[in-house]
Amino acid sequence: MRCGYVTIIGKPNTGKSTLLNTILRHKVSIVSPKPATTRIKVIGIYNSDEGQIIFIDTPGFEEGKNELGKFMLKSIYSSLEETDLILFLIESTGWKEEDEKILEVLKKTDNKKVILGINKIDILKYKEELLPLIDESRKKFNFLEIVPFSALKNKNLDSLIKAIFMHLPESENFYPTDMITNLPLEYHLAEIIREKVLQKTYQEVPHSVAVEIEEMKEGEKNKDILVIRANIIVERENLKSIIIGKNGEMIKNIGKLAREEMEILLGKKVYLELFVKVIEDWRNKIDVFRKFGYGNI
Ligand SMILES: Nc1nc2c(ncn2[C@@H]2O[C@H](COP(=O)(O)OP(=O)(O)OP(=O)(O)O)[C@@H](O)[C@H]2O)c(=O)[nH]1
Ligand SMILES: [Mg+2]
Repeated sequence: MRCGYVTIIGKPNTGKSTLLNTILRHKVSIVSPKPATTRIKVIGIYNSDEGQIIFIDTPGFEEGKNELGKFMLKSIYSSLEETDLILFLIESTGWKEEDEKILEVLKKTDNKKVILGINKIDILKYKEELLPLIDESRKKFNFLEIVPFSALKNKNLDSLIKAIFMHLPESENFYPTDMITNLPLEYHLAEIIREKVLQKTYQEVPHSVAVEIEEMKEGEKNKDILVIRANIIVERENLKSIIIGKNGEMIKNIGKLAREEMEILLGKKVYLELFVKVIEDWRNKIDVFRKFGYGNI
């Protein structure tokens, strides 16, 4: 049996969270077409006859522009030190400046066990285009393996899993085999709401939103219903009206989408109440964003 930690890193939008969800066949990490979607380290556990892979999905690697960004970067660095293997993702369209920057970081870390994943091969017109990219990548760094795949279309992920197991240490499982994530339910639910906000808003709004679960309890009359009260936090008053929308349409929509997904996740009815709260400049207030779970898990 083999078992170990694999940290997925890469610039924003390379498909790290999509990869995790497809491999686990469960949505544990939220996904969006907008860069900088993931904020917390999400652990996803993959089990097979060969053993157990504990994936850590990290926020897209970029310079910290505010205190929150700096914390996210720190949390990536700490997982790089602790992990057994690093899975570095780039896109099939080729190496970009931001990828090169991450490579420089990898060269400096002690952990040199890196698998390069080339994602989004489904967008390539001709598969032959991959060969020069693989050659080019081989020259850049001594990667243990280079594996092209499509996380979205579930193409060639079995080769990736095989490659990962080959380089993991012999060990018994660390977690029970029926456990998929160790993310506390509260964060998972908050992330579902945040994903719907990301889906529905544009430009600077998505990045300035946080979600906090204020209360979670059984229904008073009907114990089969879960009552969830959550706050959507924005950093300025004018963003509040964007989230609420005309006649409250926007927040109603966000609430409906989030509730439907929560009901599937929990297998029970959910009554979801959403509030919008302004906390000026929260991304620079460490105590505040730590309370939301960012930067400390
Ligand atoms: N065509 C194609 N799109 C993909 C693939 N994998 C992911 N995507 C898309 O890429 C976008 C970003 O995906 P995410 O999984 O959120 O990317 P991420 O790397 O986790 O992004 P951050 O959390 O912002 O760092 C989404 O629109 C995905 O649907 C793939 O294999 N092919
Ligand atoms: Mg992500």
